[in-house]
Amino acid sequence: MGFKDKLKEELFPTIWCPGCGIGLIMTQLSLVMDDLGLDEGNTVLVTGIGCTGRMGGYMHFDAVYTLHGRTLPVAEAIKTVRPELKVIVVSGDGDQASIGGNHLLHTIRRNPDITVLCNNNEIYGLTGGQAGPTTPQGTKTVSSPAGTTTTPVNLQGLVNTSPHAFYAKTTVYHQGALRKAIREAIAWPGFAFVDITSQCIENNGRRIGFPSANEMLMHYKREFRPAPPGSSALESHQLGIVRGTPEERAPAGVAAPSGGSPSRGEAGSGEGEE
Ligand SMILES: Cc1ncc(C[n+]2csc(CCOP(=O)(O)OP(=O)(O)O)c2C)c(N)n1
Ligand code: SF4
Ligand SMILES: [Mg+2]
Repeated sequence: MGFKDKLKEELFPTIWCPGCGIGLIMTQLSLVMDDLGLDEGNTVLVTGIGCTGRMGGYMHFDAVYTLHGRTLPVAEAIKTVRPELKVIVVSGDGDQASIGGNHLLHTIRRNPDITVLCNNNEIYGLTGGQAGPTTPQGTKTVSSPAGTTTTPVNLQGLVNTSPHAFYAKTTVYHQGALRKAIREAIAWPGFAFVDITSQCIENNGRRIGFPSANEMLMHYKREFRPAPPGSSALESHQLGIVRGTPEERAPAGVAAPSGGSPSRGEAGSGEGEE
């Protein structure tokens, strides 16, 4: 077996625009699933409407393509009735933090053992480039031609309101850090959220001055740095992982695993990020 066996290559080329970051996430997810022995028999993907949500159709897994914003209740329901399954959510920033924001808030509190991979392209990609919940203030978009005036949602701050949760920040440029974050998030016995900065070249990047997807990737390379070991929270341009303590992290009714995962205050760095 190899990671390509996770992909429905017969459906390629994908529907995504050339240069889109979503395919990079799918490749790393496939590699991790291959490493961890995840297959149709033990794993379910849940995706939400949006460009990112199309990933479920390109992978050899049972996948649920839910309503926009409803990935988390569907994922939690699957995990509740089939606790032996790995449940992995893949969806956009709009899906998670805008229409799905209330679900995110309360799913974090309940701490189900599910993994969320959030493709954070800072825009509503599928619908043509409207400002979303993570669009940086001042960005000119289709719906904010003079620049957005709102403060973006702080995803790390939200996830870290729970002492149980796992939050990882990475970009699609930093493939090593992305793979590590996905692997550790899937292994985490509780709610795990991977915040992945990626490029929507067609409905965001070009409009804000990037001539190509490659220029966006080079921008991520220049801007992002691994967090120093011991960081309890990540700065806006730091890569790494912040997680709860072993005692705190177990979902209700599940024994805390033994082992030495670092507590909050001992955030792992994003080593191997390239
Ligand atoms: C209930 C509902 N509201 C709104 C929409 C329209 N809609 C579809 S995708 C989307 C936003 C997509 O943005 P995001 O979730 O960030 O995903 P991306 O396309 O960027 O991957 C919206 C508003 C919808 N399909 N359903
Ligand atoms: S519109 Fe943006 S997010 Fe959607 S496929 Fe194209 S580049 Fe990717
Ligand atoms: Mg988006």
